[in-house]
Amino acid sequence: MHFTMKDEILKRFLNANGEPISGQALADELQVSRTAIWKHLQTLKQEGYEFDTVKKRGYKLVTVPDKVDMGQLQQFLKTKRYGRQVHYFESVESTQLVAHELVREGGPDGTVIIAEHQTAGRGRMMREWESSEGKGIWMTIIIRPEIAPHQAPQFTLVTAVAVVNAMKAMFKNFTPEIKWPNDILVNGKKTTGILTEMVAEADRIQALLIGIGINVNQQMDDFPEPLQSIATSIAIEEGEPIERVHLVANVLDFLEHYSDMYVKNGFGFIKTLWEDSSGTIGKRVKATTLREVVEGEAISITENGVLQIRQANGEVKGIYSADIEIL
Ligand code: BTX
Repeated sequence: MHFTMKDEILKRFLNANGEPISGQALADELQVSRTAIWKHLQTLKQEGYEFDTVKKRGYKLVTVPDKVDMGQLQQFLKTKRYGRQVHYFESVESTQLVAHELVREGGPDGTVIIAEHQTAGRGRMMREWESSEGKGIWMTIIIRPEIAPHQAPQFTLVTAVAVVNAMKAMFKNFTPEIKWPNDILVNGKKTTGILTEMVAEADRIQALLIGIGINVNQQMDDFPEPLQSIATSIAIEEGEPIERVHLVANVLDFLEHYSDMYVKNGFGFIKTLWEDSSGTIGKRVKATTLREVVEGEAISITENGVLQIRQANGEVKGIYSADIEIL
């Protein structure tokens, strides 16, 4: 979906800060008929926007629905590429599946797929990801960086650093921490999961599909019972409801910035930023891999994002993929 006439109209109302805009002035400026303007306003009304008619002065935007739609998103974005093409859905199985289709069709770098609700949202290793309607940010970003396939795991860490710093820039009542490799926790509970998938040839990445799920406006009883002890939302931690579209824009801003810096300058500074926000380094952890359980102190991550654990006997083990429990 590209920026449409309807989005242009919405942009003007959002910029007007509640002041009325005349239909004729809009029609003149956008070079369409007044009937066309009226039709777009009807569509916006169906989407939940409400307008008052102000005599002789035009229409005034009085209610904005809590949707993460393209028109609003463009208001907040500072990016060049990320989020400049958005595919928005009320409901999909998984934004990752849509992203795979779009990659096959040649969707450009920075394409975003975002849904109010996922019926089969997924985590790593095909686990379920609970994606309740209208309460979270469920999105996938297609990126096409010039990097080799073995660098792909570093992008998961680039993403974690982008999300955590977007949160730190916006919220003051809590401190988010990254749990290796890619969960973002607040007070030990999960607010965000990141899933990186790759479409590649032997020596070249075609695309990375970065799935980000952020719990935003849930209250505790919105989560299914088994998640209540391990999940939380930003609204719960911040103490007030959050405008999701604002957070989406911030995450995309940070992600574009850090991705570009990573491709240009390498992993070094991302590693430092990751360690700055890590809730894992320096802690005693238990890592359960497919083959073994490793317990000890998490001492660092390597250039490849591998977690280094020092065991009681002094031996340091590198963990590539595991579930981590902080002891
Ligand atoms: P993960 O495998 O690290 O985490 C999955 C686990 O997290 C589940 O087994 C469950 O215990 C727990 N969980 C499930 N839903 C939630 C939730 N809403 N909040 C907190 N904990 C939960 C993490 O995988 C990667 C998740 C990526 C989700 C995004 S959403 C947009 C995109 N589309 C899609 O289908 N997945 C990604």
